[in-house]
Amino acid sequence: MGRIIVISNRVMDLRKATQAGGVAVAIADLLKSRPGLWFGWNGKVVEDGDVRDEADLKIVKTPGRSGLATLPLTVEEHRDYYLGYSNSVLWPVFHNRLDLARFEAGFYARYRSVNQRFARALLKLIQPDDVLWVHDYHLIPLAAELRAAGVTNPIGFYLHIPVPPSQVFLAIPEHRELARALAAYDLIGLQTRADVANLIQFLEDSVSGRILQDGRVSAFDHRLRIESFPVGIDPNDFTAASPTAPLVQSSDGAQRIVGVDRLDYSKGLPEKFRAFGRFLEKYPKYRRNVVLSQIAPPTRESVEAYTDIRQQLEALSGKINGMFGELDWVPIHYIYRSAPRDRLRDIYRSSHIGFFTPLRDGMNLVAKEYIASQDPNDPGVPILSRFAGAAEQLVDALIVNPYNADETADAIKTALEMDKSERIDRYNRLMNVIRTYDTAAWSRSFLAKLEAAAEERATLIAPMTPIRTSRPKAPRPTETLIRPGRKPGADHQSAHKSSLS
Ligand code: GDG
Repeated sequence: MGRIIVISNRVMDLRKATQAGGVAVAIADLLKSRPGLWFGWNGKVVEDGDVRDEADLKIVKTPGRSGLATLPLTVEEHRDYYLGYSNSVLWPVFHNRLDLARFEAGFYARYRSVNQRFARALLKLIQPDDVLWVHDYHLIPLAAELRAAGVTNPIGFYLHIPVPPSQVFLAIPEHRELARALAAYDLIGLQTRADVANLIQFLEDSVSGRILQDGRVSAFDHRLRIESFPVGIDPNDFTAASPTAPLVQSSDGAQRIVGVDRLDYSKGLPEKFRAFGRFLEKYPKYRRNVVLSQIAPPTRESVEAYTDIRQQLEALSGKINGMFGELDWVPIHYIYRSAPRDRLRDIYRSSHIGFFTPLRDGMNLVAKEYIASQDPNDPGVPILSRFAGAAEQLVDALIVNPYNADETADAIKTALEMDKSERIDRYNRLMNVIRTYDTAAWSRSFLAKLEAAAEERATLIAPMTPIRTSRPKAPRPTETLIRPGRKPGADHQSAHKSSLS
């Protein structure tokens, strides 16, 4: 078995990754089980003149069979590639927030040049049997850069954030360049089936991509697979939560509703606070009997769109606490810093409701962590936004529309009043999903599919007949079609439904 080379924007020490939470845990677990390398940015930012490809590449052997290979970013790269194109264009647009996107000249050029620099550094490390797994929106162009340099190894891409509807994606000025870059992968993995449908639609609309009879997608003379691989957790990290968790019981004996979200506009925190305020207003008998504990560690504070959220939340929690609070009861505990990971599971376990209401989220691992931490004999109830990728899997949570404060307030009441047998039934079904789709299953299924897809590229001449495009397209006279001879709108009449949509 060849090595696995995992490439992500940020790389961290394998031991610290386990503490960091999120997908870093899954990557660290994978690299402990299989020989490999984790390549990416080391988190350091150096002066602009100080980057020298050769000298900057640091390779660190780790205790197992895997190592780390890291590079710093320059001040300009950090500003334009990381804060700029990645987090002020792709992140907001992919979370459906075109209003927050900053399409600034120079961002995209630097985004590409960092990907080119990463590709040059990787060329020195790649061996013939290696399998390359690229993670997330920062690195969309990487495979195209590697292919241009002659790399023929299997290269897969996993996007952790949602894919927006095609019409939103098309608003990115460089959408064709992004489509071309995406088409260079053998396999694109996404969180949900809805994301798969959106990406295929985008490739059709943007560059006349099409689905082939064998299920692959064809664009720019490349054929790739696009499938969903919902990211999971290792439930064993959470099932050992302390049954009593004395340090985290609510001081006034009230039932706790917990939220744990990075302080990000996609997480719907103001809407969550307003829904909780609506609950207290609508159901006064619960006042004094519940508290909302919201842990919200700050992130990306130097990105402009993030600066208002903190003030907005402080104002909202102050208003709700002022309106409903008593001298001996504060309805919202708002904590603006991160909690240690080994405390999180006890906080989850001691909370009667897990409250996860992002406006848009690729998956939402916190919801899975909350469920896995529950006492199987007396579990709490998760309330989950229908706009989190996790809602496609966790259908036994209470699913809400986070924009609807009344509906969300009613879900809080339903959760508080749910009898134990229903809570246990729901918990068992949810845990079944979480155990089946854990981190190991996620990486195993992605990598198996990637190797098969690369094999297909190498061996198969697939039929090029498209089986559908999704809807009629008006002729676009100014658009350069990538497949000469294809008539715009010629093949939209097929009603055949693809397994991918
Ligand atoms: C992206 C996508 C997708 C959070 N606060 C604290 C803390 N955390 C840990 C959680 C969890 C992780 O961070 C957050 O993961 P999420 O999935 O909820 O959200 P994102 O950070 O936005 O992650 C997301 C994910 O990638 C994976 O593909 O699900 O949709 O946006 O593990 O526990 N950990 C500690 N203290 C905190 O205060 N220790």
